[in-house]
This record gives sequence, C-alpha cells and structure tokens, in this order.
Amino acid sequence: MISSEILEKARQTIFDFDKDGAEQIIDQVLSGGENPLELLEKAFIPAINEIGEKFNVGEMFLPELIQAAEVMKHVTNLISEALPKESNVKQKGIVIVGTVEGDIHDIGKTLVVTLLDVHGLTVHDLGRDVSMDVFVEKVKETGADVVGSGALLTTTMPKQKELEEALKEAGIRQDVKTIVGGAPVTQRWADRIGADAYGEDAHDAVRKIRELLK
Ligand code: B1M
Repeated sequence: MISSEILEKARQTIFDFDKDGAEQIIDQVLSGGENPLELLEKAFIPAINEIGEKFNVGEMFLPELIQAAEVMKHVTNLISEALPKESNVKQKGIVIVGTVEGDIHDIGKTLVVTLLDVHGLTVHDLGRDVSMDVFVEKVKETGADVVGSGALLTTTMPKQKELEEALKEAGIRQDVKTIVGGAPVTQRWADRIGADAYGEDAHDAVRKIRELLK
C-alpha cells in the first residue's frame, strides 16, 4: 500500500500544476513495486474532482482547471503506459469507446480504454467529441461487439440516447451491446435510454463489458 505521505504529495502536485513532481512520484511508486493505479485512484482522481468542485463554487477558475487537467492527463498517460498487461491472450470481442459529441472530457474515458487493454480486450479508442456518424461507422467497420460512450456534461448526456437511436436507424442495434458512463451518468439513465449496461467507474466498466461479451 502506498503511504499516506506519498498520496498527499501526489494530490498536491495536481493543485500545484506540478508535472515534474507528479512524474517523480510515479517513478518512486513504480520503482518501489507499488501499484500505480492506487496512486491514480487515491490521490490524482480525488484531487482533480476536488478542483472541479472548487471551480463549481467559484473558488478556482477555468485557466486553473485547464492546467490541473493537463497534469492529470499526463499522469493518466504515464500510468497507463506503465501498467502490466494481465494477459497476452486477447479475449474474444471488440470494444469501441469514445466521449460523445460536444464533450472534450477524456481523462476518465482514457482510463476505461487503458483498463480494457490491460485486461486483454481488443479496444478501439475513438477519442473525444465523437459524432454519432463516427460511432456508427466504426461499429460497422470493426464489427464491434460492444460500443461504450462517455459523457461528462449534463448537456451532452442526451447524445448517449442519440447513439442508441443512431444504431437503430443504421439497423445494427441488435448486433452490438452498449454501455454508458461518465460522472453525471447513472444506472437509471442507462435504463431510461435503453443502454445494455452502465459503468460506474473504469473497473466497473471492464466488469460489465466482460459480462456483455459472455
Ligand atoms: Co470540466 N466539467 N468543463 N473540464 N471538468 C466537469 C465535468 C464539471 C462537473 C466541473 C464542475 O463544475 N464541478 C462541470 C460539468 C457540470 C455539468 O454538466 N453538470 C464541467 C464543466 C462545466 C466544464 C466546461 C463547460 C467549463 C467551461 O468551459 N466553462 C468545459 C466543457 C468543455 C466541453 O467538453 N465542451 C469543461 C472543460 C474541462 C477541461 C478541458 C478544463 C478539463 C477536461 C480535460 C480532459 O478531459 N482532457 C475538465 C475537467 C478536468 C473537469 C473535472 C474537474 C474532472 C473530470 C475528470 O477528468 N475526472 C470535472 C469534475 C467532475 O467530474 N467531478 C469537470 C477524473 C476522471 C478519472 O473521472 O471522467 O468521471 P471521470 O471518469 C470516471 C467515471 O465517470 C467513469 O470511469 C472513470 C474512472 O473511473 N467513466 C466511464 C468515464 N467514462 C466512462 C465510460 C464508460 C464507463 C465508465 O463506458 C464507456
């Protein structure tokens, strides 16, 4: 387990927009043989969410949110690259994942993609601000078994419903399972729009996708 002192230092690097400091802590954790995901889940993610709350109540402003997000993105990428693959044997099934149109939040989505990859699934990352046409085309092109969409804004959540409709219109809804996620998304929303599953966090998303692939 990573010490509370290191976790606190890691948390502070997000508040200080301190990329180098964050990198050093990740190196320290990796060379100590600790799990870098613990660092992400217990320090970096709570820190960026705390900054989001401060932004919400006007205690921090957009330029600060952007700088903190840059460090967050950097650490997510570093940790993603450092994670060992669970298995070299790919599990049967193709998954595509993207953040919906109008939404540029991609840190959580990247984490979902990373964990799917780590668990040996074949995953196509469509990136962020992904249009319905691109989702549909990619499902056709790859013959995907599961399509996952993320939305971080209450204003972009309706795009997840549009995706359900776009897949129906394209005549391929019955050939693919859908999963939705993102901070404002709930199981209730997933049920309401007719998605097959809801992923509360990246681990839950992997678990649910594996179930969908059975
Ligand atoms: Co923005 N932002 N942001 N933001 N931002 C939120 C979402 C917000 C809640 C902050 C707040 O006000 N408290 C708020 C939304 C309010 C609302 O809609 N109700 C908000 C806002 C308002 C905005 C702007 C509109 C601000 C502005 O311009 N005035 C703007 C929107 C731009 C746009 O998209 N069109 C904006 C911009 C930005 C930045 C660019 C600065 C940056 C994003 C950088 C990036 O992603 N590359 C940013 C950030 C960093 C945040 C917060 C602070 C943190 C998000 C994050 O990365 N969390 C966020 C606050 C919050 O969410 N509490 C906020 C860490 C990440 C690991 O968690 O993404 O939730 P998360 O992912 C989790 C789960 O949700 C789940 O697994 C992940 C990990 O376990 N999950 C899935 C995610 N995707 C999944 C998909 C799945 C399954 C599970 O299946 C496919």
